Amino acid sequence: MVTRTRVTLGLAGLLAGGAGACNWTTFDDLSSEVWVERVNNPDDSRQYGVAVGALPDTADTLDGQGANLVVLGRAKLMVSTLRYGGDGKHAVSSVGGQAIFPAFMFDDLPAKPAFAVDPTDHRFAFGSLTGNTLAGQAFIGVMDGDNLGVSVAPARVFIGSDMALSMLAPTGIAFATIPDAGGFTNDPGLGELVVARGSELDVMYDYANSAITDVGTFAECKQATSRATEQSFEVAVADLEGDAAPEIAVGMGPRSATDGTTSEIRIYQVGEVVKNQSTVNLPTNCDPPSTTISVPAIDAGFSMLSARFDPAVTQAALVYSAPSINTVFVRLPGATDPLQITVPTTGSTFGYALAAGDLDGDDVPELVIGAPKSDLSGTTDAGAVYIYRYTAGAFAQVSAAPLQVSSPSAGDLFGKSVAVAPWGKTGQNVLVVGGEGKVFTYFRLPGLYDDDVRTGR
Ligand SMILES: [Ca+2]
Ligand SMILES: [Ca+2]
Ligand SMILES: [Ca+2]
Ligand SMILES: [Ca+2]
Repeated sequence: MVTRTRVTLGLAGLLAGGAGACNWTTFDDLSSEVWVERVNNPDDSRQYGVAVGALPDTADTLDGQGANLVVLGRAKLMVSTLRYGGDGKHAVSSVGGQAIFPAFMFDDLPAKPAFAVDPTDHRFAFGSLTGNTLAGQAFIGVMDGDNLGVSVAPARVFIGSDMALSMLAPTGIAFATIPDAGGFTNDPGLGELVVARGSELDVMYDYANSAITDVGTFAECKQATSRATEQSFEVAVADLEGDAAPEIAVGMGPRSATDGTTSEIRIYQVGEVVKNQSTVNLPTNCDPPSTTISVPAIDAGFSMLSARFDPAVTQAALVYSAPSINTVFVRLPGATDPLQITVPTTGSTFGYALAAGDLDGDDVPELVIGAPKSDLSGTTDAGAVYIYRYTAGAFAQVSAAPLQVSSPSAGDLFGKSVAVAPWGKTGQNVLVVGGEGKVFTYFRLPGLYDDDVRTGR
C-alpha cells in the first residue's frame, strides 16, 4: 500500500495526500514544501522499520535511477528491499522468518538490532540469537542486498567452548578492512566484520570465506568488565587517531541504572583486540583500550558512527549517543573534549538513531539524529528527527523545527531508524526515516535539497 503525504516544515503537517494511485507529478508545484512518501509495513511485519540501510543503486537493481533501501522488521522478523524507480514509484520485496536461513530458527530481533550496511559489496548484516533448532547462541547473518540471498556466507553462529559467552547477543556490527594481527589468515580481497556482544569483541577476518566453517576460529577477545561496564552497545571502525590505521570503538555500559551511572567509549587499536590464539573458542583478555572516554549516562555508544565532517582531514570524527540523557557527542579530530548536542525535550531518546551523509550537495555530511520518544505536539512518543550542518567545528540545526509527522499517534516512534541514501546517478542523497511500522522517504527537503530529486525540478 502506498500513501502519498506532504509535510510543511515548521507546521510539520502530515496531510492525507492523494490515494495510492496518484502520480507523483500531481504534487509538482509544491515548491516550498517537503515531499515525503510513506511506506507501511508489508506482510504484517508489525515492527517494520527497526533498521533502515542504504545501498547504491546499480545495474543489478534499478540501473542508477532511484534509491535502493534495505529495511528490517522485527515481529515477525523480516528483511525487505524498498526500491524507488526514476518515476518515484516504489517496490517492496521481502523474505521473513525461517525462510531467511532455512537451516535454523532464530528469535525475534531485539528492538534495536545490531545492523550494518556495506555499500561497496552491496551487503548488509544483522545479529540476533538462534531459536529452537539451536540453543540461543549469538549469530550474524550477512545477506546480499541486491537479491536478499544468503549466498555471501553461511549464518555465522558463535558456538564456542563457553556456552555463556556463546549466548551473548550481538549489539553492534561494522563492516571493515582490518590489517593483519594475531597470526590470523587475512585475504586483503575479502573484508572483515567487527562485532560487539556483551563483554566480547570479535574480528571476523574474511567473514565471507565459505571455507571457514568453524566460527570458533574467528578472532575474539574478552574486554575487562565491571558491573558498571558489562553491556556493549554499537561499534565503529575508522581511523580515529590520524595514523592511517583503523581503530575499533565500542560503547560499554551497565545493564541497568542500579548497576552504575556512567558508561564508556573504548577506542582500541587492532592489536589490542586481535591477540595470538585468542578465538571465539577460547578468548583471552583484550589489552586495555588506548583511549577510554567516560560518559555520565548508562548508554554511551547506544548509536555510533564515524564521519569526516572536514573533507580535508583524513582522521575521522566519532559520533556517539547517550539517548538516556538526550545527548549526542562528537569527538572531532584533534579535539580534547567532545562536542555535545542536545535538545530541551527530556525523555525524547534523542540519539536513539544516527546517520551522516551529505544532503545539500556541498560534500560535507549532515548529521541526522532520531529522537523517537519525543512528545512534540503533545503526543506521547510521536518522535522527531533533527538535522545538523557542520561548519567550522560546530553543529547547527538546519531548521528550527525538527521533522515530525503532524496528526501523530502515540507511539509512532518516528526517527527510530534513519539513513541517508544515494539517489540514482545524480550524486544527490535522500533522507529516509523509520517509524513504527512505517518508512518515510523525503524527495524534497527545503533548505537541504529544494529540487525534487526525481526530476531535478
Ligand atoms: Ca580480509
Ligand atoms: Ca588510527
Ligand atoms: Ca552537506
Ligand atoms: Ca516521550
